[in-house]
Amino acid sequence: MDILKSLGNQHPAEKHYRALMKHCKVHLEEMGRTLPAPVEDFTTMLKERGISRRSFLKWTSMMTAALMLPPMFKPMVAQAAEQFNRLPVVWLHFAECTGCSEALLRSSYPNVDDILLDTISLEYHETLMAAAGHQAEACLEKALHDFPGQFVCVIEGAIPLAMDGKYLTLGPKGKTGLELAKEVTSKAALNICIGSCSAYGNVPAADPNPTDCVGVGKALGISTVNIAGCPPNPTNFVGTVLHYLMFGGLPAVDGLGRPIWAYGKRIHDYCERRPHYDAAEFVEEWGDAGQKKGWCLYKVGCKGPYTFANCSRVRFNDAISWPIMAGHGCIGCTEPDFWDTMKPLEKPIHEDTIGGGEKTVDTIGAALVGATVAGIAIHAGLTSSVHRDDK
Ligand code: FSX
Ligand code: SF4
Ligand code: F3S
Repeated sequence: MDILKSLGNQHPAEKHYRALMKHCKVHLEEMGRTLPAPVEDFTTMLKERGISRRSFLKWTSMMTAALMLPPMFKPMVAQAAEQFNRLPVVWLHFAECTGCSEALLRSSYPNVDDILLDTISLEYHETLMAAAGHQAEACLEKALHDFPGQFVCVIEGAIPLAMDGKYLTLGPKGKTGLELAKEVTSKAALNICIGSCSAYGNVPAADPNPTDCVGVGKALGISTVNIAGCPPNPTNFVGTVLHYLMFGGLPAVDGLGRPIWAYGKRIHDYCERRPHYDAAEFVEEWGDAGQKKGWCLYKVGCKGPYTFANCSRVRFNDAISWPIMAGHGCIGCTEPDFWDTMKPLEKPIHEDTIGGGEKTVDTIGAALVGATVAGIAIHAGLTSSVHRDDK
């Protein structure tokens, strides 16, 4: 900071952040004026759920850093959190397992992320709402009527295209997923795909994909922000909505529509088992001595070298653990078509693609370096084609 001061107000980074801060303040004020009144007061809500002021400030620091913003933005993150439950949300379900809703809305350890998600203003959510049939349809119509261009559309699940979309019909009028998605997304302020199914097709689109399932962006030819993962990390969803409240736009995304702040780094580069990979200390089979010592899971199928996500840094379930820490390799769940492209899930990809059979650590290591470099090159290409940036 002293260095910046000594350079005066002309320093480009400081100038950039001051302009961004100004924009953020104006936008938050506008949101404060235009969003519906909160159902519950935010401070009371935190207090009643046992979150101290100190824990909330700690959370704002964590979230500000996670969003790749400098500490001067902490009060803005706090203000955006206060507005979180005022943002009308319409949550659609298509072809999926509902694990995304489970991951986001079910929590055992109350923390700020969970409270924000628990109290989110859900105008319509097919799984959680008490209403059904015509009553549910009326809720959706009311939300579209009351908040046109103002609500956030969150979509879970892929869209089947075969038979004109008739593999998936919803509601009393038997609308296809495709029809419903078109109708709702066209009226939303922002469309967020939650989970790899709505983002890229994923499990319902796995080979041989008889219903011709695809992701929402592909089905409708629209841009969506994709919170990838099967299921995704709640922090990545909360951060993306906070970013929208603060700046009125999407965070910078990679060529796969994933926010760079959350998906810009490779699992393999931030993995606590990485020193074992570098020392060629691998688990050879489940239950061996290497597994007991916490060695690298590459040889039992870890796809961390090909996967971009922040799982090791934000972790799951109140930051308690994440797949590799829990003892299983990453299966690449934030990458498009991982069920097909990352298989076999418990063997390295190379054993299938490079002839199979036992390989020495050196051979695997050499193949991996090649694949990893290619992965980085591909990703660098993808991330350079950012299609929307901070306003
Ligand atoms: Fe898919 Fe979500 Fe995996 Fe499941 O709804 S991303 S199958 S966790 O639930 O869409
Ligand atoms: Fe971690 Fe998997 Fe990389 Fe091994 S291969 S260091 S377990 S990400
Ligand atoms: Fe998914 Fe791998 Fe993270 S399986 S949850 S991207 S560690």
